Amino acid sequence: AGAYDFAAIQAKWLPVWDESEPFRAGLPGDTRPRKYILDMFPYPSGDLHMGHAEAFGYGDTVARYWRHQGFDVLHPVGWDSFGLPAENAAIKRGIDPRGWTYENIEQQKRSFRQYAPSFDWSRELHTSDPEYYKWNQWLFLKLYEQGIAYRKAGQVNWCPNDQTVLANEQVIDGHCERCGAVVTKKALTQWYFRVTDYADRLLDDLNQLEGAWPSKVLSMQRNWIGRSSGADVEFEIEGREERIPVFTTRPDTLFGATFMVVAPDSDLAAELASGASAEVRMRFQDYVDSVRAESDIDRLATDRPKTGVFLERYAINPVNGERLPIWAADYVLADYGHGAIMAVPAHDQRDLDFARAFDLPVRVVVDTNAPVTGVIPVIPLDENGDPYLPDDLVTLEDPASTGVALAGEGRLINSGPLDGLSKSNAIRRVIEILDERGLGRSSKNYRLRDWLISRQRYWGTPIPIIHCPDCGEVPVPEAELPVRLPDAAGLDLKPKGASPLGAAEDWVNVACPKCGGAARRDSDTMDTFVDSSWYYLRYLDPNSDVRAFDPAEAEKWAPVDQYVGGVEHAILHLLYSRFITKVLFDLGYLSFTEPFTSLLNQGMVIMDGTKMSKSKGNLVEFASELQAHGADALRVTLAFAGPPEDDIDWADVSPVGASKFLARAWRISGEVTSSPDIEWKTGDAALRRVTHRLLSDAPGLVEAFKFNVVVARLMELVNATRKAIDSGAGAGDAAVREAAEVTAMILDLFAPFTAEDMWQRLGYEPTVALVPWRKADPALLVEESVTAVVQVDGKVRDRLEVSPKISGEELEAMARASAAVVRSIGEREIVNVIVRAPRLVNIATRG
Ligand code: ANZ
Ligand code: ZN
Repeated sequence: AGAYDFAAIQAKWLPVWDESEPFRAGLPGDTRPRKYILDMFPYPSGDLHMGHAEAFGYGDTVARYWRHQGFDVLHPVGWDSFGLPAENAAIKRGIDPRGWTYENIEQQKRSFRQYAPSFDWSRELHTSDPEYYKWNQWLFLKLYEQGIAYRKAGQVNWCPNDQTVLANEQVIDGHCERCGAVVTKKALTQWYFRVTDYADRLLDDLNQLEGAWPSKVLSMQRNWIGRSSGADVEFEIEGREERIPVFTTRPDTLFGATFMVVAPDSDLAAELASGASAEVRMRFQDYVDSVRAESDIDRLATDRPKTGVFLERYAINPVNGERLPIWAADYVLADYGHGAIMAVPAHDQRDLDFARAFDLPVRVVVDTNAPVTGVIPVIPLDENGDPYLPDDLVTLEDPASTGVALAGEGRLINSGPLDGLSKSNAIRRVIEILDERGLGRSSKNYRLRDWLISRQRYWGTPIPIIHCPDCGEVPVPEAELPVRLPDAAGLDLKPKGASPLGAAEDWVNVACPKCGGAARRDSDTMDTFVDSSWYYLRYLDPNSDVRAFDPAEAEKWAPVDQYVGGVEHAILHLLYSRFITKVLFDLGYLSFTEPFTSLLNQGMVIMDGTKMSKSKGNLVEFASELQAHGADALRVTLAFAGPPEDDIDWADVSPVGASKFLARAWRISGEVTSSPDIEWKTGDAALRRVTHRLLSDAPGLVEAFKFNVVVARLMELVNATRKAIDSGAGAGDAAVREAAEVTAMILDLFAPFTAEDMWQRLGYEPTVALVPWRKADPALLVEESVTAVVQVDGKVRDRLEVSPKISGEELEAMARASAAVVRSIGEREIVNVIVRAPRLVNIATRG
């Protein structure tokens, strides 16, 4: 038998599994119910790292668990293999991004094989294969037909380092998500997907995921969509034909508006400024130039000094006719709401800061000291029928002098017809008033912007559009897909603000599909989030060259039952997948609207309390850990480290300890002397109880992602088995065999190689991964019982088997219900009952 040798065990079983392919899903004739378990696919930027080991370890535990529960489990893998890192690496080394990418994929595949997640390898995909990206192009054309993909000119986020546009989502605190450079703005015509049309559904459908997705992710999605409700209020502008709408969440404060602010970088500001004096026009122009260099985050920050230019124009407040000076100031953004606001300095901090900086009036219109809940006092009316407000109601500090805006709830004052109303009633009332006069209406606004998908880079999916001088935008006919990427050889991939594809003359110059005239291909490529927005569907029918995915297969497998991946994808990737899923639903390809039924975010693997990195010198390399401890010990270590959502500090864990545990379990399988057909029932009852309690508890624990508890319970079982062998029942006892078999079956969730080897040593054929979950014997789950004696007038009348934890009340009730007791009491009256749980009940009678 020898010693436990993980390397030998791995080398022994890998070829066996390669041969038998036990994890192929959806084979013809398979009638098992189905589960779809998916890990976020890796980006091939090098070898796998510890984060992959963790996430794929957890995902595999879930996949293996459902297989033991009798499900046909689909657990595929592929590569998210387009994108900037490959292109940047290629530029740095003067090589082809394709070669770099596919070499890394091969490396990651080799590591995956050693790590042995139970993948169905027949479904492997790479998004950079034309067989895949052809369907990105198909998807684009579907969206184009629907008007969901469209082109528009606008100010876009621009990374001056990567020389490419970035989606809002890729700008983190004003910096490029990829390279950290400060993001600037640039005017470009770009392709967008109309995700804002889906804002309400993307928000409302999150309710379906409550409890099944981490609440943190749900709130990140909600904040990203950022729906706010309020009103559009229209203001007349002196000397201008059309009124200007503003969006406000506080229309109740309309009587407190004392000035108006427009975004300096908006068309409106430019128009208003054009009528001003020469001096103001110049100041305004300088101001716009400085504002364009600022990030939105900075502009919205509350703690910056306020700057702005008075445009020498006035708006008219629609409810009281007051003249409001119009300013341009950077704290108002051009692309939110209408790019203009009514400023209410008494109740909005930024407006107050601005008013104090430029000496503008401040008027309190909400008494934030007035009661807003509980019994609301009836407001007496004065002789004009207006609410009469006692002086003592207004005990407010003046924001103009304190510098603190009164943002809280309260009751309206100084607001004519709104006086005395609570905030929500005042909002309702003022909207009614505005509505009647056609000067406003209730409205909603979203932080979400349309998804900018054009990238001026090489290593991505070409956009399947041809620009013809006569016909305009012409979609590439579906039969001509894929539009293949031209060879990188001979192209200068260095970022220069225009796509490198534009210089591939043979590729870019084509005949217009409509008129046959000379035309040019769109030379941008798609954001790689397009690739990952629907890849979960491609796995269902990965080799089809006639369709992106098979709706019938989607009906069978999708949505994904369990999705596993990092919280860094909490916003972008998940939002886009949810969006595309809804679009495909609307097009009739899918019958569901949410792609991922349940989501698990694993924590990070850190070292000594900090993130690992090469530069810090605290990097734990997956490859060397795998080499040193083997796949099983690594996986057990990650599972045992704590709840999967928590970060794992590699300094606190012990792969050596995990190895010792595996060796202990494995040795037992070699010591069992009984044969597989032995009767379980004859075995040692104490050990059997430990085994069956684990069989009974593990499903709930796994389904709640308490993998660490399952591992701890397996350790307990292995210890109990050891004790039974050494100092109790002996290696030939049926309970020892039973415990060893159950250990192997459950260990398969975490240590598939060791489990398979144990299974063989116990006398079975592979593969333990397909063994149905053993049913726990309910008789072995009840706790040990004690005997309670029931006396009637001092004579023992019954003995009851009860739990040692039974309550006095319960025991008394059982005693009174006993047939023997009832018979012996007969017609007599009970005068006293003494209960000493769990051992004794004494009933005294009379008559
Ligand atoms: C008057 C007012 C009074 C406001 C008050 C707030 C408090 P959210 O919740 O983020 O949607 N706003 C509107 N458009 C803006 C823009 N383009 N740039 C900067 N700020 C803008 O915020 C909506 C509020 O933000 C609006 O309600 C408006 O200020 C401001 F006591 O209007 B409010
Ligand atoms: Zn044409």
